[in-house]
Amino acid sequence: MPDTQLPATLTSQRDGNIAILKLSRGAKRNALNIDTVLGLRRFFMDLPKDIGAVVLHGEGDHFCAGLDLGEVSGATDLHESILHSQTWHRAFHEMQFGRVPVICVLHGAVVGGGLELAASTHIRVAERSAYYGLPEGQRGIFLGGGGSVRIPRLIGVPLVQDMMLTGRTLSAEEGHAAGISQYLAAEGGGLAKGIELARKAAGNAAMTNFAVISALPRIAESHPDTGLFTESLIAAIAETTPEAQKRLRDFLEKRAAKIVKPGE
Ligand code: 1HE
Repeated sequence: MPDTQLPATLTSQRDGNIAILKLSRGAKRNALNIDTVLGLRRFFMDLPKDIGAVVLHGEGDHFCAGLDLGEVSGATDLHESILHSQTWHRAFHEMQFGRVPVICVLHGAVVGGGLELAASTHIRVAERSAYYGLPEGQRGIFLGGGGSVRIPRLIGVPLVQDMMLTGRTLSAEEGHAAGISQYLAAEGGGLAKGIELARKAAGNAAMTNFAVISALPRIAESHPDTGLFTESLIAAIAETTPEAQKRLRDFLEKRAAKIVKPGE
């Protein structure tokens, strides 16, 4: 993957039809400055068409220490601060509602804006060292990267309030039980697991992945009647594509894999 468009705080590489994107500012615990946030947006906007999934991870001992606090220290311009938050919103929107599934590999600190970033991806794999915090309360600030919309949808408002009001941090296991991660991995095993999952997701029909990424969350938030109507439209769009028709024939003519039981 060409890195010419990326800031030095992000590096990417290609592994077949998977892109692996790394937060590469380990000296600052991958704290997100505005160049990195803009770089994330550009990366997802400019993703080559043959990339089918992205794995996001972080260098060093921590996934991400959140917002680069140096950038807001001294902030007094209300309008600029609103626009700063909205820059994060646009970047994370590009990721959440982009063309491909994003699998995030978490380890060490996943805090503040780092958790907001992780919450904008579709599948989270947590290594045992991962821990979660929302230190905005201690710093006198608030979520600004979409976290107040996305994190409660993963773990509920009461737990977010607890984390923000008391500084409570969650271990990898607690975060997993609460709904942050879909997978737990051994230390150092997260990236391989993330790549394995990305390959599976990239093997789906593009239209199905589009529906899962862009339609499903919106349907789930709709009034049930609107949701059911929208679902019928998306189902019809998906099943009438040549790709779906080929896959259905493959199954009926015994060329496609069967569903496997867990553990097999
Ligand atoms: C930083 C940041 C940062 C580290 N902004 N520079 N996030 C936080 O409140 C988390 C703040 N960070 C920490 O609590 C710790 O750094 C960690 C637990 C993540 C890691 O600890 P450690 O001992 O491995 O590293 P360190 O010595 O604290 O940090 C190494 C360097 O990174 C150091 O700089 P140096 O020049 O002295 O080497 C730190 O100052 C720097 N650093 N984290 C700036 N966050 C869109 S709104 C989102 C709102 C938020 O994200 S609030 C949460 C902010």
